[in-house]
Amino acid sequence: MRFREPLLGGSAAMPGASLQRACRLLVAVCALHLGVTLVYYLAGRDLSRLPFLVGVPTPLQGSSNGATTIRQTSGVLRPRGTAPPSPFEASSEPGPGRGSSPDANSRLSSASNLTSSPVFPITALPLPACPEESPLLVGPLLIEFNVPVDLTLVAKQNSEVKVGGRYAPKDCISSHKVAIIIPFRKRQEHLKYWLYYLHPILQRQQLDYGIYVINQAGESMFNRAKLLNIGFQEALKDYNYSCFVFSDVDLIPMDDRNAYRCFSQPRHISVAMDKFGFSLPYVQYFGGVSALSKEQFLTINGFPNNYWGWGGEDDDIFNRLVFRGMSISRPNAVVGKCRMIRHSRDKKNEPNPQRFDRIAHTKETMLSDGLNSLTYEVLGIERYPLYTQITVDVGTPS
Ligand code: UDH
Ligand code: NGS
Repeated sequence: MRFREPLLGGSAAMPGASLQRACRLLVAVCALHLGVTLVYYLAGRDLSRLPFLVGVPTPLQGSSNGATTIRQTSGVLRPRGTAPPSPFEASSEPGPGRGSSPDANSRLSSASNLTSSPVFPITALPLPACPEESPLLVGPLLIEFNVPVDLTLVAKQNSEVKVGGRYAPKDCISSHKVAIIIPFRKRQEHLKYWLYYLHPILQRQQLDYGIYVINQAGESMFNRAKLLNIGFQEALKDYNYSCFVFSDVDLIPMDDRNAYRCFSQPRHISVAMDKFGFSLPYVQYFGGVSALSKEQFLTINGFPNNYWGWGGEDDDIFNRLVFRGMSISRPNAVVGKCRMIRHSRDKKNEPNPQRFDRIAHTKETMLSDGLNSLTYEVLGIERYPLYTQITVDVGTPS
């Protein structure tokens, strides 16, 4: 029995061996065929699906669709009186619509056409709502103003910020659609610091936000509150913002837990400024940085238009809120710490001698002075990588 084995390998066993080899070959060919079929099947089905699961870039995140729209408006001065394009409208609506652009659909069908494998209906997974409190916050921040800021670098460091200074989290839907309005004239150095510090903070706060610098043209007396009214009105032409943060250009929060968003009551944000020893200068103080929902803003007829020069307009706003039965919401004095960039008084923003008389009459004047009496002329809209600048003629004191 033992010597049978060598016999099998000898010439007498040849026909059996050939059959065995042929069988092995057949099995190998079959395996290869199966493998190739499997690869094609996966390529045709799963690869077309993958982008939807891991997030096909939405227009806001920079798909070709959004980029085209944005490019059209980037750096373009809008002719007077014409409605602006809405580069972010379609892209920023939350929900299952994200990623289902014609572009995405064509990608899907061309991938499916690669094979004749069964086509399953593919639905984009809706993004979850962002958490109540962002997990990205770090707390206290070191804020200093001794190194010059290079905006090209800042734009690179904030690569997810879209042209015009628009951002929305890519992994979740933010319920805070915030337009940040900055009254402005000849404070470019301050604006650079503001953009450098605020963009990362606002992204960590998981806000769906846009930055609007409302630039007063000409040399007439500065009018902070009127610029803020204009910012409100102009930002709403871009996107359905539900919240408006009004921020001086020279104020930087020292803690990213200080939320740049709206609350059930109007929010005062800059509550502990360094120049006031990190506390409020007086309890009614509502200057610096504040946030009002669209509804709160409309309820008070916006801000006054007739405070020319420095002072009092923030007290008038406070009065308006109180006269409409609202109270002020504030962070605590630790979270609310902020730094002001030191500077000298601006030309054409001298203290307004009429301010005390005006704030004594807010109750009556707020009915006819505000959004319902706002007139101005837009001279240009420029979409920079980190902000939108709207240059306006606000007129002169009447
Ligand atoms: N602003 C400008 N340009 C101006 C005037 C004001 O951009 O010419 C804006 C800017 O956003 C500023 C805000 O309006 O932060 C408020 O300006 P403000 O002058 O009322 O307030 P600020 O706190 O200065 O900046 C107060 C007077 C400083 C005097 C300092 C004397 N040492
Ligand atoms: C008050 C002003 C406010 C001003 C605040 C702080 O006196 O407009 O000081 O000013 N009210 C009146 O003048 C009626 S600050 O020190 O920041 O320049 O916001």
